[in-house]
Amino acid sequence: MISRSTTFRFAGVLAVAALLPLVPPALAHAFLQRATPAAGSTVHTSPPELVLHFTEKLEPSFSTAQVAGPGGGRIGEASQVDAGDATIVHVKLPPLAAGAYKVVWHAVSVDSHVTDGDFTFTVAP
Ligand SMILES: [Cu+2]
Repeated sequence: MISRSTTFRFAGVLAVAALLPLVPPALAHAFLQRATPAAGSTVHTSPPELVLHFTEKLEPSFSTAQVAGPGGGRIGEASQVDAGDATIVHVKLPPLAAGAYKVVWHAVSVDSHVTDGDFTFTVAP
């Protein structure tokens, strides 16, 4: 049998859960600040590498970025967190053909919080 106080507590949990999406994420999470090529941009020359700048230092072993080409296949070398600045991730790229490229990143900040995201950029013909 559910007591009256349990019912009220349950209702309280639901009320808090409903508000959670409104709570801003902790500032220490690593979010993508900017990228080269920029998200949504069109570039006219093939970039030698993708560079992602995050708001926090990353755990190099757990933070990755991948680039998928117009055909969907993975392009470029394994991503590397910059040895001198752990807020930066590099992906060396081969010469890119014209088309749309999708970047998918997975970041684990030094406080162990996980963030993910993706964006596209386009290489003009
Ligand atoms: Cu965090």
